[in-house]
Amino acid sequence: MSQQIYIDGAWVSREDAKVSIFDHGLLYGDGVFDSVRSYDGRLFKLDEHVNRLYLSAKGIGLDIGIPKAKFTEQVIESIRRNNLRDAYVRLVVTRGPGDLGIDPRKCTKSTIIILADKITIYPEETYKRGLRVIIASTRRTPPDSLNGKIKSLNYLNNIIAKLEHIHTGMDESLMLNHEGYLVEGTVENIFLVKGKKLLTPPCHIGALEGITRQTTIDLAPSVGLSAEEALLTANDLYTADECFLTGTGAELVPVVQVDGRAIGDGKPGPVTQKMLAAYREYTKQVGIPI
Ligand code: PXG
Repeated sequence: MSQQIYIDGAWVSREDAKVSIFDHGLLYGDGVFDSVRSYDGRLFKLDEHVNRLYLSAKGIGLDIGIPKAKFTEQVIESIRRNNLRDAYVRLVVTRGPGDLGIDPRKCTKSTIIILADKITIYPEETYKRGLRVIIASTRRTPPDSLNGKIKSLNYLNNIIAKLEHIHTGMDESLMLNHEGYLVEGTVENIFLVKGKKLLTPPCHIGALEGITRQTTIDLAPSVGLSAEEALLTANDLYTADECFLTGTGAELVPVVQVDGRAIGDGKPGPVTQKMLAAYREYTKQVGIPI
């Protein structure tokens, strides 16, 4: 059977999964999204992802139109219908169809899409080798323009930063905010390691409140590490013992080089490896069975 996708209350096949060209998600990027992952038939941090989606929607004054519990049920259903065990589920809510003006009042009904697919992850080789990154010249959107906590359908800021690392042949771009503080990668949060301490930028400077980020902070003490938020500069990164990025798809991925400088000894470090192992162990233990 072909892939089954939820659109506005109906399950349709991939070929029939279409939205209106008048949808403001397409015309203006007016909408929000989230991505949740399942590990061997268990949805990891499902409530956290659905909660974040609803908070993102609230942040842009968008009424999703169905209760959270109903949405959550449909996410679980998306994995069942597609017979997936290790899945990546994209949750999208747009302002819905309107007319050719930005006025959201013209959009009377949101569009809801739930798309479950197989997960594509970095090859294990990437975790052994680590990423080579640049600090992009494109700055992260200031939170007083578009708050980084809102996971909106506007990813152009991140995409423009991504073009920079693609152009230079590197693996990823890190972004600074307007004051020059390190914020995050294009689709991941960032951690620096100094001794037995994990340091990560506070979200109020422009970063997404990443669920993998929070899980990392929560798990750190169990492996003898402390984790705290700190304002970090490019120089803190250059002189860190280790660095890693966190995200639902990436989990914890080591960064070994930035702007041509080796971080630590230029190899994935022991703290990152210990933290990644703890994270992977944790993903096996928790989660809502499908
Ligand atoms: N920062 C940003 C800007 C993100 O978009 C994260 C951090 C990590 O958050 P989580 O909750 O996943 O730990 C994200 C993650 C993808 C993809 O294909 C992921 C994201 C956005 C777009 C694509 O994996 N968000």
